[in-house]
Amino acid sequence: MTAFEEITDDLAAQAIELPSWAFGNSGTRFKVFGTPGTPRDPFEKIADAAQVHRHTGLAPTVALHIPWDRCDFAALRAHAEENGVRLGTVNSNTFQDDDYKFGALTHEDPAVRKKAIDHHFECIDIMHQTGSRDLKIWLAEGSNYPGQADMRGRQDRLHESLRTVYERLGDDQRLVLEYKFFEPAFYHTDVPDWGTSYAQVAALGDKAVVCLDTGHHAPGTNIEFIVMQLLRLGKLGSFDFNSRFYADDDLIVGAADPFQLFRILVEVVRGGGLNSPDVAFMLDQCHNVEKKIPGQIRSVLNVQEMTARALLLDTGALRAAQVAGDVLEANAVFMDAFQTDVRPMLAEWRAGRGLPADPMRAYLDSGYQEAIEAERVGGVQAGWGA
Ligand code: LRH
Ligand code: MN
Ligand code: MN
Repeated sequence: MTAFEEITDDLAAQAIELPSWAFGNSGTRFKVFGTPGTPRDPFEKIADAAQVHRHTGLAPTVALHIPWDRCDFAALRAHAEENGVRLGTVNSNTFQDDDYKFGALTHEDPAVRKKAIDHHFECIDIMHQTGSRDLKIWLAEGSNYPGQADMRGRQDRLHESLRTVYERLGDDQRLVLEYKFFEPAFYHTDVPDWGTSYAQVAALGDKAVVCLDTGHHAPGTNIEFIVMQLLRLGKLGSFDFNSRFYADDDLIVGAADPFQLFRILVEVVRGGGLNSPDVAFMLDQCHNVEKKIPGQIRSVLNVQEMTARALLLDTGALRAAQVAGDVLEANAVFMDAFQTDVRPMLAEWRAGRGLPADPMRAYLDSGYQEAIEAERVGGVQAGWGA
């Protein structure tokens, strides 16, 4: 097995972007539970995100969602920097407007398409103010019934709309297209899979790449194969990490299937995607019943722990076993890395870098949670969509 000392440079360089919406209230269509201390505006979301970075050293940037985080962006940027973090990816939103009932970038009506394109232009303007590189687009578009929509025409209109948005990007900006196999549309979705996302971004150019949300696949999908292929094609732009038991659960990354997270990270390392400027690591999660800041701390630690295990994989021994056709040895080498408990090593290493050995404990002892619960009473709590 690779020695822990050999992987610490990679661990030190790791950065995971937090989603601003993880700090707001969210839920299911049945109920949104309010959580004491929930931020009332984007500034409080950034302050909470900064706590995650403060205790873990892992989360230097925060992604925004427009319009949920619309505010004075110059002030928000300054506020982030004062809190020791930066603003990151800007996520567009074309899924909460009545005009988009039958599509946005794919809509039959050019006026609706223009409205959706203009929204993306606004996002690009915001990116110039926030210093963000990536515009992430997830589209809720599709249909519920066979015959309802002309799938081919929608694909063509999607290309035209994306091209118009792409042409507006600055030199150092990227368009990142996320896919999702279903929901809210249940029969067909316009960008359902990595192949469609790849086909669309490949037709745009080098500044367009794919976002892989780990929760957006059918059960049983070999996600690490997709990771491998997109890295191989130079088109894996970012991850939205989370975990799922059933659909788009948005649960804590690594909670449902730690082994899958390990397998994904092995392919990331194998494909040169770890700590690469080309591949953004982001979380896309909601904390419906657990406290949000500790939920995010747990999440980034899960990614760090599984990254360490992936880095510990003895790739030399693995390769030798693969070449020799030694199936069981290859699998044993792989499993040895997965089964390694890296937590004591990481705790000691953190302490040596001036970070808390146990970031979760440090946060719970800091008094921050009690302070926000006492202070943020009254006012409207920010929610998923507000
Ligand atoms: C869609 C999605 C997408 C959105 C976020 C709130 O399910 O993953 O990334 O922007 O959730
Ligand atoms: Mn996502
Ligand atoms: Mn999702």
